[in-house]
Amino acid sequence: MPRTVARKKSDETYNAEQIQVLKGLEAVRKRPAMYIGDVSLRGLHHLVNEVVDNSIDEVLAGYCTKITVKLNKDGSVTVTDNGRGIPVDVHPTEKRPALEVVMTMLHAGGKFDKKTYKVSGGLHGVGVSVVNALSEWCEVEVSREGKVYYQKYQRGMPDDEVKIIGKRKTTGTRTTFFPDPEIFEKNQFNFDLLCDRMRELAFLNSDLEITITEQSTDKSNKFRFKGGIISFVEYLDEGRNSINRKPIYLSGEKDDFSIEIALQYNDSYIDNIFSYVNNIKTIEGGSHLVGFKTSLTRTLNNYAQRNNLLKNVDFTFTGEDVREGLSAVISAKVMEPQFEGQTKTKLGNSEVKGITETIFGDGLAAYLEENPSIAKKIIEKCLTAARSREAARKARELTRRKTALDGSGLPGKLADCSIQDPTQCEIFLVEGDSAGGSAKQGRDRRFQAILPLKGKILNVEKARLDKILSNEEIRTIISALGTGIGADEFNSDRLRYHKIIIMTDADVDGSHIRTLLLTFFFRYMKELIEKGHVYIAQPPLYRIHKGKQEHFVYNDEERDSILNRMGKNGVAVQRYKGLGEMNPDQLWRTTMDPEHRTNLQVTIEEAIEADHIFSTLMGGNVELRRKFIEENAKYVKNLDI
Ligand code: 0RA
Repeated sequence: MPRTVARKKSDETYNAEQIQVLKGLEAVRKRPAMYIGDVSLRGLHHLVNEVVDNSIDEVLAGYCTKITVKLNKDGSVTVTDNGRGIPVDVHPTEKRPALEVVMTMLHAGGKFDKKTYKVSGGLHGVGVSVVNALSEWCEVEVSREGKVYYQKYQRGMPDDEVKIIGKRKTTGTRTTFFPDPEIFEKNQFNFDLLCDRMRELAFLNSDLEITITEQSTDKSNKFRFKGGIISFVEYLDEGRNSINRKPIYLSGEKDDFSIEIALQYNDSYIDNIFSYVNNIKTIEGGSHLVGFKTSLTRTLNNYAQRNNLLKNVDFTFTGEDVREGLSAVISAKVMEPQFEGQTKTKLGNSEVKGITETIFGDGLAAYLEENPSIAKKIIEKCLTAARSREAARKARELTRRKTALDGSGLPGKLADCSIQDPTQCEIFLVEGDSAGGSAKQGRDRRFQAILPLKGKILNVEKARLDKILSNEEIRTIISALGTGIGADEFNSDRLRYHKIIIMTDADVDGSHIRTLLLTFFFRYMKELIEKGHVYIAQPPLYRIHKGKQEHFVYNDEERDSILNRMGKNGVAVQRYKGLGEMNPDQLWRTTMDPEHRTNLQVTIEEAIEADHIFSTLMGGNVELRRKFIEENAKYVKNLDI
């Protein structure tokens, strides 16, 4: 017989608590967006991340080494860890098992914690009670002290008391939840997207093993990286030619703060820096990133000067110079992080800057002294960057005069819209003049601008900014967007259209152009992706018609099901090979009309994966590129060479 865990309280206090719990759950269910951002796919995935984050806290506390995530066939998700298990003893003030308090009361998670690196601020760390409140049902199994404890909930309310349902020698927590269809618009988890986050977590916590499985497809991935963020940097640079063969790794701690940094230089021209605080990606950076950057510039300048490597030059390295071709991961652990900024992903704690500068600066200086040949190569790389910075400045001045990159003189091919307010406006980057013509005729010219692009734009992975700016198509795009380009000039506040929609043919050339454009945005205007301004249009693949009936179809399954429905007689199937085969009206109705189109928003969650694919496909390492294509030929749908 299951046994109930003691509950020390009278019926009266019990009722008072019930009311409090109900109020809390009601608040979450009434305004879910306040707690998880939104109720679209993003919010849905947030639930998984929230539950996993709780297990990650247990990893940070040093008690958990394994996490598994299972996407079950019925649409529920199970997260299991081998930590200490959520405490089940009776909570001193709530007079109920701590487990029940954690699961049903807002922000109750941290109360039982000893000193651990807590996630606070941002959307993470809202607590597993929020997941519970937004799930049709949820169940938790805790293994502790030789026993298995269990409780189930419906929309956040316990079905019954915490029960002991068995014996087990190991410890840990297993949570299964079924997102409530009353709350969420969609219930389709994206396995690849979740994999990206699990891989990242495995990189950030060396030795942690994370397994993720999708039951319906039998897809499964196990992530474990003994090298931690060193492996992360190696992964980032897999497709590139490195300058220091082994990433430089430095770490240190002071008071309630610790930091780890891994970095590697490669022969490309871009920098690729990812910073984290308590495993949360700090997209907007903050004091740890500033400390790192300041210290890198100062330390490399000092080293170069002291070793007489800057003779015959009349400049010092700028931040841009020392970051050219740099891939780095910065992972900070802060006991009481303050998150700021628009998306609450900027670390505010001011003391962190100085501590990071000292730990990293001292460590790097020592590394350079001990590894003079690598140091020399890095300094040479910086020197080349500094020299071409001058060249780029001149090129930029020249091009600014020719076609103003700041939007003051708009390119001739741009068919601009009439509304001036950027938040209302969109620009379609369209492949080819003929599709561009249809788009111009089909559009709503009040808020939709069209920029036709001819042929292929430059592969920006292999070129430095000065060369990129000599490319006609790129210049046209930059000047139409109005943002300017380059670290000291780019300003997203000047963006002239808040939606940038890439519209290319559904063929090999089209996907090539899309990849090149995305690479360009990713490398030089990352902020536009981060702020959600970049979209990919989804033109139909087929037009199916029979008499007056007409259907536009976006994939093969849909085509088959419609063909089944319409029967075979008199049905014509037209396969669109390019946008140019649609007349302006069709293009408007299927792909441009905000009422009917489906645009795919390009999100930064995919940034690391995108970067990895870009660099593998576009980077200098030809052998890796060939291997990647061979291995992925049948999977790579959106990319090709
Ligand atoms: C508070 C205290 C202790 C463990 C946990 C929370 C805990 C929470 C979660 C959530 C998912 N997995 C978890 N594992 C542990 C430690 C209490 C103790 O044993 O001293």
